[in-house]
Amino acid sequence: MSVLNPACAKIDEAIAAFGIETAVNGRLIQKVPYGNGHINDTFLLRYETPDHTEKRYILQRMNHDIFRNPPLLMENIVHVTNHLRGIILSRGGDAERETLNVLKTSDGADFFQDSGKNYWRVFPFIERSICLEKVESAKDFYDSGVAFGGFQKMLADYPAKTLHETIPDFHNTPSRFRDFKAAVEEGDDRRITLARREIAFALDREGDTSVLTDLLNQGKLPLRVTHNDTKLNNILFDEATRKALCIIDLDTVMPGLSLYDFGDSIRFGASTGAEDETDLDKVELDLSLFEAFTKGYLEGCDGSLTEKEIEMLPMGARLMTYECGIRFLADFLTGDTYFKVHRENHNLDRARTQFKLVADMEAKWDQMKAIVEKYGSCSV
Ligand code: ADP
Ligand code: GN1
Ligand code: MG
Repeated sequence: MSVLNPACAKIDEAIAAFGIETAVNGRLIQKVPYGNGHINDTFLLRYETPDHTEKRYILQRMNHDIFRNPPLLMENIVHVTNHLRGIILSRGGDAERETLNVLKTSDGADFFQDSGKNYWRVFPFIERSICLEKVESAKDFYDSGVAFGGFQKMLADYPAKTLHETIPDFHNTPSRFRDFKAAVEEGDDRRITLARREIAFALDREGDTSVLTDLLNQGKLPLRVTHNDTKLNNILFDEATRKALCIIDLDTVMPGLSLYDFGDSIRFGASTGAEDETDLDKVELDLSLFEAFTKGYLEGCDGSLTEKEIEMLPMGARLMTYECGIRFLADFLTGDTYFKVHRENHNLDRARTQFKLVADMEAKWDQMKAIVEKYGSCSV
């Protein structure tokens, strides 16, 4: 197997530390890079047991340039998944499939640090599930809305103060805007020239950046425990029932606004094009998908959102899309050090789709508000 990232050179040390061969009395038959995440290095491990059944695991090298304190991050995940496990069991659910479960190392730890100082963790693979990179039907997206709304409800009484902030100011858009402006100052000249129009688009909208943080600071929006990275490929669907099964990628579960979770889902899932589509004619906000998710999310939240939160849902969508756009663009300008890229100008392409979507949301603003009013009127 070729391990692309040199930081993964010690993968075999990590595999040995979890002692899976002994635990399953089996033999490792494959280790391959897996999934389409932009941040961590994810591998699928396949083991064959003596009765020829297969056991699979997800092994991840946590990106410690981005998540500066993996031990505290893992503490969050263990506590949050234990909390979820309790609720799932009390409902008679299957806690092996409806939440992530952290596999311990042979020494009983929740993660392993290799001799190159890289941090690794393992989750049992959630079998008979599918991960969607693009919404295939309004029903799938509606289901994901119910699940993300429900996720937040399950964490409603979780003691938020005990969670570590794994990336400070993660969705603080004014702070993201300052980082973006610094990237414009310090960025590579050739890249700045190439992105002139996108830079102007982003700078023109500075006035929007503080809308949500202002409301939070004024006490008009409640701080909740949120997922903060609610794109569609961070949820697994049950292969048989096609219902949303398990919310994954819990690295950024920390205090945040409901609008962040709603908005990030819309930005990714309600677009008619892929996040890195290069033909911008293919990228717009699909209002029927926006409607499906809004309905599902509000049902999942089950009356727990305030009137102000509901009113701000369209802004959550617009701002999360804008914020993601300036993050992609800043990374492009400063040399692609944050998001994984797979081709030249990849981050610029991604920024362009986000800004195309923002412009389309601005054009469809009244329709977005009308949809939210239609489904929000029956909530608290
Ligand atoms: P990243 O932070 O890099 O996005 P993720 O935790 O989202 O990493 O994992 C990347 C991909 O791996 C997911 O999109 C999903 O396809 C797959 N994946 C992660 N955990 C599991 C699991 N326990 N079972 C099955 N698939 C998983
Ligand atoms: C990253 O980890 P992943 O690929 O699910 C990023 C999100 C962005 C997203 C854009 C920790 O998500 O914030 O919205 O890419 N995660 C982190 O696709 O920065
Ligand atoms: Mg992910």
